[in-house]
Amino acid sequence: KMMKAVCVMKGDGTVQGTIHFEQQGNGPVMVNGRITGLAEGYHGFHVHQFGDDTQGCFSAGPHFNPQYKKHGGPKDEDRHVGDLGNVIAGKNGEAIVSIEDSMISLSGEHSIIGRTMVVHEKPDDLGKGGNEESTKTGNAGSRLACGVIWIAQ
Ligand SMILES: [Cu+2]
Ligand SMILES: [Zn+2]
Repeated sequence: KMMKAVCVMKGDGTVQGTIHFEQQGNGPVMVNGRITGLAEGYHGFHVHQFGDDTQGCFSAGPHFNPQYKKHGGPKDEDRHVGDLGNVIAGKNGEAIVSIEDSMISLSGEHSIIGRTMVVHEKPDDLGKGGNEESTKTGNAGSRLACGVIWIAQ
């Protein structure tokens, strides 16, 4: 069966976006959408643990990491489930998101439903930054916009 989810991302500034998720059975999750208002370049893009926005994007907590692994890139063996890498904004500040990922799911232990999608100020170094913070957050800096992921029609 097909499952769908959606997330509306907002922050304190001008960054906003809408992200759609689709999964057929236990197959990979297709992540598609658009984020606007970004500075040109790479921006870390992760699923964070909590669907809590009582203190804005801060209360989303750390990266979703049910397997207690180190931070990495989406293609790495050692990665948080929530590590989706980077989105890339053009000169117009728009990032078109088109990701296929087999670690996140819309059901079961790796379900991202009720958790938070976050886009960051800086590039995610994918755990290759050579310092301790790189293996936790990828040095992606502040949280520009976020939104809770919910089941969609
Ligand atoms: Cu993040
Ligand atoms: Zn991570």
